[in-house]
Amino acid sequence: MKTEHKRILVTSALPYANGPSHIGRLTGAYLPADIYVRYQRMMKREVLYICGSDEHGVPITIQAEKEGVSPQTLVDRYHRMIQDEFHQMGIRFDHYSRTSSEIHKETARGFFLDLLSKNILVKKPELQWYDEKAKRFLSDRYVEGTCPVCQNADARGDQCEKCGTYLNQMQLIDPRSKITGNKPIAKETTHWYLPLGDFQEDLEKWISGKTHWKDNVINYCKGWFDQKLTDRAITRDLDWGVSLPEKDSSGNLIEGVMGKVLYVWFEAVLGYISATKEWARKVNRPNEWKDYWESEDTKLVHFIGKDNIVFHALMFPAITMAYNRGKSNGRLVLVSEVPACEFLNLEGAKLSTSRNYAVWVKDYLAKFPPDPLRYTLTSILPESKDSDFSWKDFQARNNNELADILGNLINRSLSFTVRNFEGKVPLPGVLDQTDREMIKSIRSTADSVGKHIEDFKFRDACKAFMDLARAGNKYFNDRQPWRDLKGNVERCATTLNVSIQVVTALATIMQPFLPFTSKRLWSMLCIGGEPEEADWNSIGHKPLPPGHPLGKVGIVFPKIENEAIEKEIATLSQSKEPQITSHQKEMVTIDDFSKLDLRLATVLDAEKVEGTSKLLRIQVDLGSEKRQIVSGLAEHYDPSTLVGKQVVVVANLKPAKIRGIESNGMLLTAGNDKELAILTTERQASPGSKIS
Ligand code: B3M
Ligand code: ZN
Repeated sequence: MKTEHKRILVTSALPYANGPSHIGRLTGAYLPADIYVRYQRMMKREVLYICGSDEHGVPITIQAEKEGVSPQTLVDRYHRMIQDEFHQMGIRFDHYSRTSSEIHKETARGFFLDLLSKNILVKKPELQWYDEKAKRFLSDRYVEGTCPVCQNADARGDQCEKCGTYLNQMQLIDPRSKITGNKPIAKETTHWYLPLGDFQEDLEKWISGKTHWKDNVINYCKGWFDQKLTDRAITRDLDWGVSLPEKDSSGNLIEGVMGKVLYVWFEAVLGYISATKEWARKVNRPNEWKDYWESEDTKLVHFIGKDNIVFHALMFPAITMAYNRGKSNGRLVLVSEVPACEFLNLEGAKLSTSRNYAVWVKDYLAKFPPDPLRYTLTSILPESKDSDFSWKDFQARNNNELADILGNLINRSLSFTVRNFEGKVPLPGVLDQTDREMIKSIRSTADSVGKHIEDFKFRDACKAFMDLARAGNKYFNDRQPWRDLKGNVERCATTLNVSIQVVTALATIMQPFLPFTSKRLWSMLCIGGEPEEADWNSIGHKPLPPGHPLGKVGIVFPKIENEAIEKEIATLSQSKEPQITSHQKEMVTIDDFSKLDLRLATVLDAEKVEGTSKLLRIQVDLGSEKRQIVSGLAEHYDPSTLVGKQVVVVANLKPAKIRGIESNGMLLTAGNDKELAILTTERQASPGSKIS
């Protein structure tokens, strides 16, 4: 069933290019897919791994508005950033595309036209929420309100995040516009709909054959079928996205397409196809994408997070069925596997990008190497239920497992050989039962790791490979080669030879999980070539020959100190508090910033405001004028020490009365109630100098 496919096409959900990646993103759709693909490549199967940035939709425009940049600037920035983060974490796509590419737009429009020409799409007017002040329809997340199912007050127009219901925006109770905060009105607009109901029977039949799919995926689909599938709009009134084609496939103008784009989910899933086309062009075999997509022999695997199940298990298959209708040639393959992950929590709480409660990939990589994170996340992958990442657990896995078990076996086997056998693989004597069993477990580990990976059981796969290192350590301890060194060198040499065979096998078996360490180990063992190119089936069959020289041996997994971990925990506990950090404020443009008239001023006089404990009345010289400013510095500064200091003043702040005293401007400080310092300059400059 699994290996009879000729080709394997693996996709990971296309991440929205609207922010940097955190460990939650990595865990769901990318890390397991990367492990899977790395393994399949070593099995010498024809496998292609496709992904790209999702650059359309309301998640992009809302973030662009927040950051005060155009959607294009935003996606350009994050497309590169995300691609780079994936690369640094060792995620190796065959191609990473983006949905703003021409080839994608063309592909998506082609699907729309195909469905239109077959009269599958339904064009009809419907009421939608409209913001009269902003003069626009409120697509998807531009409208929020109360969820009719669970009463969550912050449900979005497309989905309630709390209960998971996929909503029609008109179901929202007390809707409010995300743009102006106003209550929108219901206004008619025309859209094209995909009549999902027409495909329910076919979808149900098709899914009934997927008995091996994960329960979470099957149950999700069943829930949908119970509710009955209905028409879904596949167009939107937005100006960012794939605009609708102006002419139909016979060249006639299509009425009502102006100002409309394809719904992001309709086109994003087609991104897998357009990215494959782009890959085929890149490798100069432009038609080869068809070998993957237009073949029954392809095993199509979508790695996703659970929030994307409906789109991959129902919506995309329905689009594909619609596209295939009436075709005898060029029919597209339907998905074979949807290994959807549950969510990853962080230190017992939900990850939150808006509260900056997350472990950001680039912050992590600034301090630690990628492999320990890959290992930890694989060990706790939320395969069947939500799981939790904690820094202490990360430290324990690095120190007690990677360093003390795997690293220890590597280090003791190789160092011992370097010290006592001139750094060459020792010639073994006659193997006894224990030696033979140790060697036998190499191949059986490779088989069971492989089987777990094929079954999408990455936690078990990771454990199985670590169990071989555990067994190797036990073997080394039981054999006590150091005792044989004097009296029984042959026995000692045999133990070391077997141990090195285990280490050599581990260096290759670890490749899908710990690619960076695997590479390093290959060079320590002077194997030659790249572990990525190794043949999984030859693991255990090609031991390093006696006399093979070893390279320079070093520590592969340095321990992580408590201090480093405490720091990370402290950083997180800060972001958990709902305090305003710079990360949480909205982005401003340079124009916003330039509205502030910041000036340097010299303090002429300062005195306490009677009857208050905090306030100082300060007179400053602003060059062209003198000003009085009231500031809450009294608990931090003796007024007399301020005289003569140069300070930074917001000169164009509207005058205010504080405790009845006029204050004309604001003095800039850093800190909080407990600890406060005034901002000053590095050297003297004229009062009134502009600060920019
Ligand atoms: N961009 C959702 C996400 O980033 C969405 C996936 C698209 S897959 C075609 O979670
Ligand atoms: Zn809800």
